Amino acid sequence: MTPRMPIDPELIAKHNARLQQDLAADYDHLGAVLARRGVDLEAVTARIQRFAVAIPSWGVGSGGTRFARFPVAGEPRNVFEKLEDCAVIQQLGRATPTVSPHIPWDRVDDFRELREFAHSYGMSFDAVNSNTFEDLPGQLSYKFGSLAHTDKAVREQAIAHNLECIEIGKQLGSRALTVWIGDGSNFPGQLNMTKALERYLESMRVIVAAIPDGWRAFIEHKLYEPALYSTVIADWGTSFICATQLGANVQCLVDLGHHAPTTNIEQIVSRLIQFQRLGGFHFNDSKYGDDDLDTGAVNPFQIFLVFNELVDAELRGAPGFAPAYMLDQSHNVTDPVESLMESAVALQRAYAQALMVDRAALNSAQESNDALMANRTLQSAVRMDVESAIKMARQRNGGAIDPVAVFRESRYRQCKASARPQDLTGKSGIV
Ligand code: LRH
Ligand code: MN
Repeated sequence: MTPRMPIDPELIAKHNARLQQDLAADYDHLGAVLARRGVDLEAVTARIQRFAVAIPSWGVGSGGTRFARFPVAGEPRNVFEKLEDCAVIQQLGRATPTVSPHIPWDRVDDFRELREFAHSYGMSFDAVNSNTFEDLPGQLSYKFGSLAHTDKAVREQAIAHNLECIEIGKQLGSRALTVWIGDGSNFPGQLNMTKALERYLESMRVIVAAIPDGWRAFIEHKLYEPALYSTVIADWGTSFICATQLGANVQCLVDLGHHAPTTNIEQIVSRLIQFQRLGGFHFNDSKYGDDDLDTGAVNPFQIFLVFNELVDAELRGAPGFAPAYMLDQSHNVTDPVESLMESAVALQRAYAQALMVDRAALNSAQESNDALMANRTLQSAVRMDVESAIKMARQRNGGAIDPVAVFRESRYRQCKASARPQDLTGKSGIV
Protein backbone atom coordinates (compact mmCIF):
# COMPACT_ATOMS: atom_id res chain seq x y z
CA MET A 1 0.00 0.00 0.00
CA THR A 2 1.60 3.31 -1.05
CA PRO A 3 1.60 5.64 1.94
CA ARG A 4 -0.51 8.80 1.93
CA MET A 5 1.55 11.85 0.87
CA PRO A 6 0.68 15.14 2.66
CA ILE A 7 2.75 17.08 0.11
CA ASP A 8 2.04 16.86 -3.65
CA PRO A 9 4.80 14.54 -5.01
CA GLU A 10 4.81 16.61 -8.23
CA LEU A 11 6.16 19.56 -6.27
CA ILE A 12 9.12 17.47 -5.07
CA ALA A 13 9.78 16.07 -8.56
CA LYS A 14 9.80 19.54 -10.17
CA HIS A 15 12.02 20.92 -7.38
CA ASN A 16 14.54 18.05 -7.68
CA ALA A 17 14.59 18.35 -11.46
CA ARG A 18 15.60 22.01 -11.10
CA LEU A 19 18.46 21.19 -8.69
CA GLN A 20 19.55 17.83 -10.15
CA GLN A 21 22.37 19.06 -12.42
CA ASP A 22 24.14 21.14 -9.75
CA LEU A 23 23.80 18.30 -7.26
CA ALA A 24 25.36 15.82 -9.69
CA ALA A 25 28.30 18.18 -10.29
CA ASP A 26 28.89 18.73 -6.56
CA TYR A 27 28.52 15.00 -5.90
CA ASP A 28 31.05 14.04 -8.56
CA HIS A 29 33.48 16.61 -7.17
CA LEU A 30 33.10 15.23 -3.63
CA GLY A 31 33.55 11.72 -5.01
CA ALA A 32 36.85 12.73 -6.61
CA VAL A 33 38.11 14.41 -3.42
CA LEU A 34 37.20 11.37 -1.33
CA ALA A 35 38.66 8.91 -3.82
CA ARG A 36 42.03 10.61 -3.33
CA ARG A 37 41.58 9.86 0.40
CA GLY A 38 40.65 6.26 -0.27
CA VAL A 39 37.03 6.89 0.80
CA ASP A 40 34.22 5.40 -1.36
CA LEU A 41 31.48 8.08 -1.57
CA GLU A 42 28.85 5.60 -2.72
CA ALA A 43 29.40 3.54 0.44
CA VAL A 44 29.04 6.69 2.57
CA THR A 45 25.88 7.75 0.73
CA ALA A 46 24.37 4.29 1.22
CA ARG A 47 24.99 4.53 5.00
CA ILE A 48 23.39 8.01 5.08
CA GLN A 49 20.35 6.57 3.25
CA ARG A 50 19.93 4.00 6.06
CA PHE A 51 20.27 6.64 8.83
CA ALA A 52 17.05 7.20 10.78
CA VAL A 53 16.06 9.32 13.80
CA ALA A 54 12.68 9.42 15.57
CA ILE A 55 10.59 12.57 15.78
CA PRO A 56 9.27 13.56 19.24
CA SER A 57 5.47 13.84 18.91
CA TRP A 58 5.67 16.80 21.29
CA GLY A 59 8.13 18.55 18.97
CA VAL A 60 5.73 19.32 16.08
CA GLY A 61 3.77 21.82 18.16
CA SER A 62 5.37 25.08 19.20
CA GLY A 63 7.07 24.72 22.58
CA GLY A 64 7.13 27.28 25.34
CA THR A 65 9.10 28.54 28.25
CA ARG A 66 7.93 29.38 31.75
CA PHE A 67 7.42 32.90 30.48
CA ALA A 68 5.25 32.34 27.43
CA ARG A 69 4.32 30.13 24.52
CA PHE A 70 3.76 31.66 21.09
CA PRO A 71 1.60 29.22 19.11
CA VAL A 72 2.17 28.82 15.36
CA ALA A 73 -0.96 29.23 13.23
CA GLY A 74 -1.91 25.81 11.89
CA GLU A 75 -0.01 23.84 14.49
CA PRO A 76 -1.40 20.41 15.41
CA ARG A 77 -4.24 20.28 17.96
CA ASN A 78 -4.17 16.52 18.59
CA VAL A 79 -1.98 13.48 17.99
CA PHE A 80 -3.53 12.72 14.59
CA GLU A 81 -2.58 16.19 13.32
CA LYS A 82 0.86 15.74 14.93
CA LEU A 83 1.30 12.57 12.86
CA GLU A 84 0.28 14.42 9.68
CA ASP A 85 3.08 16.91 10.30
CA CYS A 86 5.51 14.09 11.12
CA ALA A 87 4.57 12.56 7.75
CA VAL A 88 5.52 15.83 6.03
CA ILE A 89 8.95 15.73 7.72
CA GLN A 90 9.39 12.13 6.55
CA GLN A 91 8.10 12.68 2.99
CA LEU A 92 10.48 15.59 2.39
CA GLY A 93 13.50 14.48 4.45
CA ARG A 94 13.26 10.66 4.34
CA ALA A 95 15.26 10.22 7.58
CA THR A 96 12.50 10.16 10.22
CA PRO A 97 10.25 7.09 9.68
CA THR A 98 9.25 6.81 13.35
CA VAL A 99 7.57 8.94 16.01
CA SER A 100 8.29 8.76 19.76
CA PRO A 101 4.96 9.24 21.61
CA HIS A 102 4.43 10.78 25.04
CA ILE A 103 1.63 9.67 27.39
CA PRO A 104 -0.77 11.24 28.36
CA TRP A 105 -0.07 14.02 25.81
CA ASP A 106 -0.81 11.51 22.96
CA ARG A 107 -3.59 9.55 24.72
CA VAL A 108 -6.44 8.38 22.47
CA ASP A 109 -9.34 5.96 22.98
CA ASP A 110 -8.09 3.48 20.38
CA PHE A 111 -4.30 3.12 20.06
CA ARG A 112 -4.64 0.47 17.33
CA GLU A 113 -6.53 3.07 15.26
CA LEU A 114 -3.66 5.50 15.92
CA ARG A 115 -1.17 2.86 14.80
CA GLU A 116 -3.13 2.31 11.57
CA PHE A 117 -3.34 6.07 11.03
CA ALA A 118 0.45 6.34 11.31
CA HIS A 119 0.92 3.34 9.03
CA SER A 120 -1.31 5.00 6.41
CA TYR A 121 1.48 7.59 6.12
CA GLY A 122 4.21 4.94 6.20
CA MET A 123 5.11 5.96 9.77
CA SER A 124 5.55 3.79 12.88
CA PHE A 125 6.19 4.36 16.58
CA ASP A 126 9.49 4.40 18.49
CA ALA A 127 10.10 4.43 22.27
CA VAL A 128 7.06 5.47 24.33
CA ASN A 129 7.73 8.15 26.97
CA SER A 130 6.00 8.01 30.35
CA ASN A 131 5.11 11.19 32.23
CA THR A 132 5.21 11.30 36.02
CA PHE A 133 6.26 14.95 36.15
CA GLU A 134 2.82 16.53 35.63
CA ASP A 135 -0.33 16.16 37.73
CA LEU A 136 -3.64 15.05 36.26
CA PRO A 137 -7.03 15.90 37.82
CA GLY A 138 -8.09 13.37 40.45
CA GLN A 139 -4.59 11.93 40.81
CA LEU A 140 -2.11 12.02 43.69
CA SER A 141 0.38 14.84 43.14
CA TYR A 142 3.92 14.42 41.83
CA LYS A 143 4.94 17.69 43.54
CA PHE A 144 7.43 15.83 45.71
CA GLY A 145 8.34 13.17 43.18
CA SER A 146 7.01 10.04 41.58
CA LEU A 147 8.93 6.72 41.45
CA ALA A 148 11.12 7.94 44.35
CA HIS A 149 8.32 9.63 46.33
CA THR A 150 8.25 9.01 50.10
CA ASP A 151 4.56 8.04 49.85
CA LYS A 152 4.07 4.43 48.66
CA ALA A 153 0.69 5.35 47.12
CA VAL A 154 2.28 7.96 44.85
CA ARG A 155 5.02 5.50 43.83
CA GLU A 156 2.37 2.88 43.01
CA GLN A 157 0.48 5.45 40.91
CA ALA A 158 3.66 6.25 38.99
CA ILE A 159 4.46 2.55 38.55
CA ALA A 160 0.91 1.90 37.27
CA HIS A 161 1.32 4.73 34.74
CA ASN A 162 4.53 3.20 33.39
CA LEU A 163 2.89 -0.24 33.20
CA GLU A 164 0.05 1.36 31.22
CA CYS A 165 2.62 3.01 28.90
CA ILE A 166 4.05 -0.45 28.20
CA GLU A 167 0.56 -1.74 27.30
CA ILE A 168 0.01 1.30 25.06
CA GLY A 169 3.42 0.79 23.48
CA LYS A 170 2.53 -2.81 22.67
CA GLN A 171 -0.58 -1.61 20.78
CA LEU A 172 1.47 1.03 18.95
CA GLY A 173 4.29 -1.34 18.02
CA SER A 174 6.91 0.41 20.17
CA ARG A 175 9.84 -1.65 21.45
CA ALA A 176 11.07 0.55 24.27
CA LEU A 177 9.91 2.59 27.27
CA THR A 178 11.74 5.81 28.16
CA VAL A 179 11.55 6.71 31.84
CA TRP A 180 12.58 10.26 32.74
CA ILE A 181 11.60 11.47 36.23
CA GLY A 182 12.07 14.99 37.59
CA ASP A 183 12.28 13.66 41.18
CA GLY A 184 14.70 15.54 43.45
CA SER A 185 14.88 18.40 45.94
CA ASN A 186 15.25 22.17 46.10
CA PHE A 187 16.90 22.44 49.51
CA PRO A 188 19.88 20.75 51.18
CA GLY A 189 18.42 18.36 53.73
CA GLN A 190 15.01 18.19 52.04
CA LEU A 191 15.64 14.66 50.69
CA ASN A 192 17.40 11.56 52.07
CA MET A 193 19.29 10.94 48.85
CA THR A 194 20.12 7.29 49.61
CA LYS A 195 16.55 6.36 50.48
CA ALA A 196 15.27 8.23 47.42
CA LEU A 197 17.41 6.12 45.09
CA GLU A 198 16.42 2.93 46.96
CA ARG A 199 12.75 3.83 46.43
CA TYR A 200 13.43 4.56 42.76
CA LEU A 201 15.12 1.17 42.25
CA GLU A 202 12.28 -0.61 44.09
CA SER A 203 9.75 1.07 41.77
CA MET A 204 11.79 0.44 38.61
CA ARG A 205 12.12 -3.28 39.46
CA VAL A 206 8.32 -3.60 39.13
CA ILE A 207 8.35 -1.70 35.82
CA VAL A 208 11.31 -3.61 34.38
CA ALA A 209 9.67 -6.92 35.31
CA ALA A 210 6.82 -5.94 32.95
CA ILE A 211 9.10 -5.05 29.99
CA PRO A 212 8.18 -7.51 27.16
CA ASP A 213 10.80 -9.72 25.49
CA GLY A 214 12.62 -7.86 22.76
CA TRP A 215 11.89 -4.50 24.42
CA ARG A 216 14.29 -2.20 26.27
CA ALA A 217 13.80 0.27 29.09
CA PHE A 218 15.73 3.54 28.78
CA ILE A 219 16.73 5.52 31.87
CA GLU A 220 17.09 9.21 31.00
CA HIS A 221 19.33 11.18 33.39
CA LYS A 222 19.18 14.96 33.87
CA LEU A 223 21.41 17.22 35.99
CA TYR A 224 18.63 19.53 37.23
CA GLU A 225 15.14 21.03 36.50
CA PRO A 226 12.54 20.87 37.74
CA ALA A 227 14.52 19.99 40.89
CA LEU A 228 17.04 22.72 41.56
CA TYR A 229 19.27 21.32 44.37
CA SER A 230 19.47 17.52 43.83
CA THR A 231 18.02 15.20 41.17
CA VAL A 232 17.58 11.48 41.87
CA ILE A 233 18.83 10.40 38.39
CA ALA A 234 21.18 13.35 37.84
CA ASP A 235 23.98 11.91 35.74
CA TRP A 236 25.15 9.03 33.55
CA GLY A 237 26.90 7.35 36.48
CA THR A 238 23.69 7.02 38.48
CA SER A 239 21.80 5.95 35.37
CA PHE A 240 24.50 3.35 34.58
CA ILE A 241 24.51 1.92 38.11
CA CYS A 242 20.72 1.65 38.07
CA ALA A 243 20.76 -0.04 34.66
CA THR A 244 23.28 -2.62 35.86
CA GLN A 245 21.14 -3.17 39.00
CA LEU A 246 17.88 -3.55 37.06
CA GLY A 247 18.65 -5.90 34.18
CA ALA A 248 20.31 -6.49 30.80
CA ASN A 249 17.33 -4.94 28.97
CA VAL A 250 17.79 -1.63 30.83
CA GLN A 251 20.04 0.95 29.20
CA CYS A 252 20.96 4.62 29.48
CA LEU A 253 19.45 7.36 27.29
CA VAL A 254 21.62 10.43 26.72
CA ASP A 255 19.69 13.70 26.27
CA LEU A 256 22.41 16.11 25.15
CA GLY A 257 20.87 19.02 27.07
CA HIS A 258 20.87 17.23 30.40
CA HIS A 259 24.50 17.90 31.36
CA ALA A 260 26.47 20.74 32.89
CA PRO A 261 27.76 23.02 30.07
CA THR A 262 31.38 21.79 30.24
CA THR A 263 30.56 18.06 30.35
CA ASN A 264 32.50 15.82 27.92
CA ILE A 265 29.41 14.10 26.49
CA GLU A 266 31.32 12.14 23.81
CA GLN A 267 33.33 10.44 26.58
CA ILE A 268 30.09 9.46 28.35
CA VAL A 269 28.94 7.97 25.05
CA SER A 270 32.19 6.01 24.65
CA ARG A 271 31.84 4.64 28.19
CA LEU A 272 28.23 3.53 27.69
CA ILE A 273 29.19 1.84 24.39
CA GLN A 274 32.16 0.11 26.09
CA PHE A 275 29.89 -1.39 28.78
CA GLN A 276 26.95 -2.09 26.38
CA ARG A 277 24.54 0.26 28.17
CA LEU A 278 24.04 2.87 25.46
CA GLY A 279 20.26 2.72 24.90
CA GLY A 280 19.89 5.85 22.82
CA PHE A 281 19.75 9.59 22.50
CA HIS A 282 17.53 12.62 22.73
CA PHE A 283 19.34 14.91 20.34
CA ASN A 284 19.09 18.69 20.67
CA ASP A 285 21.47 21.57 21.30
CA SER A 286 21.96 24.02 24.15
CA LYS A 287 24.10 26.93 25.29
CA TYR A 288 23.25 27.10 28.98
CA GLY A 289 20.76 24.53 30.36
CA ASP A 290 18.19 22.11 28.98
CA ASP A 291 17.43 24.59 26.19
CA ASP A 292 16.09 21.93 23.75
CA LEU A 293 17.34 23.97 20.79
CA ASP A 294 17.65 22.65 17.24
CA THR A 295 20.32 19.96 16.92
CA GLY A 296 23.58 21.39 15.61
CA ALA A 297 22.29 24.97 15.74
CA VAL A 298 24.67 26.13 18.50
CA ASN A 299 27.51 23.62 18.77
CA PRO A 300 27.70 21.38 15.66
CA PHE A 301 31.20 20.20 16.65
CA GLN A 302 29.64 18.59 19.77
CA ILE A 303 27.32 16.48 17.64
CA PHE A 304 30.26 15.53 15.36
CA LEU A 305 32.33 14.36 18.36
CA VAL A 306 29.42 12.21 19.56
CA PHE A 307 29.05 10.67 16.09
CA ASN A 308 32.79 10.12 15.92
CA GLU A 309 32.34 7.72 18.88
CA LEU A 310 29.21 6.17 17.34
CA VAL A 311 30.84 5.58 13.94
CA ASP A 312 33.95 4.11 15.59
CA ALA A 313 31.66 1.65 17.43
CA GLU A 314 29.63 0.91 14.25
CA LEU A 315 32.74 0.24 12.13
CA ARG A 316 34.47 -1.98 14.72
CA GLY A 317 31.21 -3.86 15.39
CA ALA A 318 31.06 -3.00 19.09
CA PRO A 319 29.09 -5.74 20.91
CA GLY A 320 25.50 -4.80 21.87
CA PHE A 321 25.70 -1.54 19.88
CA ALA A 322 22.12 -0.62 18.87
CA PRO A 323 21.41 2.95 19.98
CA ALA A 324 17.92 4.40 19.41
CA TYR A 325 18.20 7.84 17.85
CA MET A 326 15.48 10.36 18.77
CA LEU A 327 15.16 14.12 18.67
CA ASP A 328 13.87 15.98 21.73
CA GLN A 329 13.45 19.65 21.00
CA SER A 330 11.16 22.56 21.78
CA HIS A 331 10.57 25.11 19.07
CA ASN A 332 9.73 28.63 20.25
CA VAL A 333 10.65 30.92 17.35
CA THR A 334 10.72 28.66 14.25
CA ASP A 335 8.22 26.48 12.39
CA PRO A 336 8.55 23.12 14.18
CA VAL A 337 8.38 21.15 10.91
CA GLU A 338 11.27 23.16 9.43
CA SER A 339 13.33 22.86 12.62
CA LEU A 340 12.83 19.10 12.83
CA MET A 341 13.75 18.63 9.15
CA GLU A 342 16.91 20.72 9.57
CA SER A 343 17.78 18.85 12.81
CA ALA A 344 17.57 15.47 11.08
CA VAL A 345 19.91 16.85 8.40
CA ALA A 346 22.30 18.10 11.11
CA LEU A 347 22.53 14.52 12.40
CA GLN A 348 23.08 13.14 8.88
CA ARG A 349 25.83 15.75 8.44
CA ALA A 350 27.59 14.76 11.70
CA TYR A 351 27.25 11.08 10.76
CA ALA A 352 28.64 11.68 7.24
CA GLN A 353 31.56 13.76 8.55
CA ALA A 354 32.35 11.07 11.14
CA LEU A 355 32.40 8.55 8.28
CA MET A 356 35.06 10.75 6.65
CA VAL A 357 37.50 10.30 9.54
CA ASP A 358 40.66 8.47 8.43
CA ARG A 359 40.50 5.97 11.31
CA ALA A 360 43.81 4.30 10.48
CA ALA A 361 45.61 7.66 10.59
CA LEU A 362 43.75 8.60 13.77
CA ASN A 363 44.66 5.31 15.43
CA SER A 364 48.38 5.58 14.61
CA ALA A 365 48.48 9.22 15.76
CA GLN A 366 46.78 8.19 19.03
CA GLU A 367 49.07 5.21 19.57
CA SER A 368 52.15 7.39 18.95
CA ASN A 369 50.79 10.26 21.11
CA ASP A 370 50.94 12.63 18.13
CA ALA A 371 48.24 14.88 19.62
CA LEU A 372 48.39 17.47 16.88
CA MET A 373 48.03 14.96 14.05
CA ALA A 374 45.24 13.16 15.91
CA ASN A 375 43.21 16.34 16.34
CA ARG A 376 44.01 17.44 12.78
CA THR A 377 42.69 14.13 11.46
CA LEU A 378 39.36 14.81 13.16
CA GLN A 379 39.31 18.47 12.11
CA SER A 380 39.90 17.60 8.45
CA ALA A 381 36.84 15.33 8.54
CA VAL A 382 34.56 17.92 10.14
CA ARG A 383 35.71 20.46 7.54
CA MET A 384 34.51 18.21 4.70
CA ASP A 385 31.56 19.65 2.76
CA VAL A 386 29.26 16.63 2.77
CA GLU A 387 26.10 18.47 1.68
CA SER A 388 25.97 16.79 -1.77
CA ALA A 389 26.21 13.33 -0.17
CA ILE A 390 23.31 14.12 2.20
CA LYS A 391 21.21 15.61 -0.63
CA MET A 392 21.94 12.63 -2.92
CA ALA A 393 20.98 10.19 -0.15
CA ARG A 394 17.73 12.10 0.45
CA GLN A 395 16.87 12.27 -3.23
CA ARG A 396 17.61 8.55 -3.71
CA ASN A 397 15.28 7.87 -0.76
CA GLY A 398 12.55 9.79 -2.64
CA GLY A 399 12.83 13.04 -0.68
CA ALA A 400 13.35 16.67 -1.66
CA ILE A 401 16.86 17.94 -2.34
CA ASP A 402 15.97 20.99 -0.18
CA PRO A 403 13.10 19.97 2.17
CA VAL A 404 12.54 23.42 3.71
CA ALA A 405 12.31 25.05 0.27
CA VAL A 406 9.62 22.57 -0.85
CA PHE A 407 7.79 22.84 2.50
CA ARG A 408 7.55 26.63 2.04
CA GLU A 409 6.64 26.28 -1.63
CA SER A 410 3.81 23.87 -0.67
CA ARG A 411 2.27 26.51 1.66
CA TYR A 412 1.41 23.51 3.90
CA ARG A 413 1.46 25.66 7.06
CA GLN A 414 -0.80 28.28 5.55
CA CYS A 415 -3.26 25.55 4.47
CA LYS A 416 -3.25 24.11 7.99
CA ALA A 417 -3.76 27.57 9.49
CA SER A 418 -7.19 27.66 7.92
CA ALA A 419 -7.85 23.91 8.40
CA ARG A 420 -6.86 23.97 12.09
CA PRO A 421 -8.53 27.04 13.61
CA GLN A 422 -7.38 27.69 17.19
CA ASP A 423 -6.88 30.57 19.65
CA LEU A 424 -3.36 31.85 19.20
CA THR A 425 -3.17 33.74 22.50
CA GLY A 426 0.24 32.82 24.05
CA LYS A 427 0.45 30.89 27.35
CA SER A 428 3.43 29.20 29.04
CA GLY A 429 4.50 25.51 29.09
CA ILE A 430 5.17 22.68 26.60
CA VAL A 431 2.25 21.54 24.33
C1 LRH B 1 12.98 16.12 30.17
C2 LRH B 1 12.81 15.60 28.76
C3 LRH B 1 12.25 14.20 28.69
C4 LRH B 1 10.85 14.37 28.17
C5 LRH B 1 10.60 15.80 28.25
C6 LRH B 1 9.67 16.32 27.20
O1 LRH B 1 13.61 17.37 30.15
O2 LRH B 1 14.01 15.71 28.09
O3 LRH B 1 12.87 13.46 27.71
O4 LRH B 1 9.97 13.53 28.71
O5 LRH B 1 11.85 16.41 28.13
MN1 MN C 1 14.67 14.21 26.69
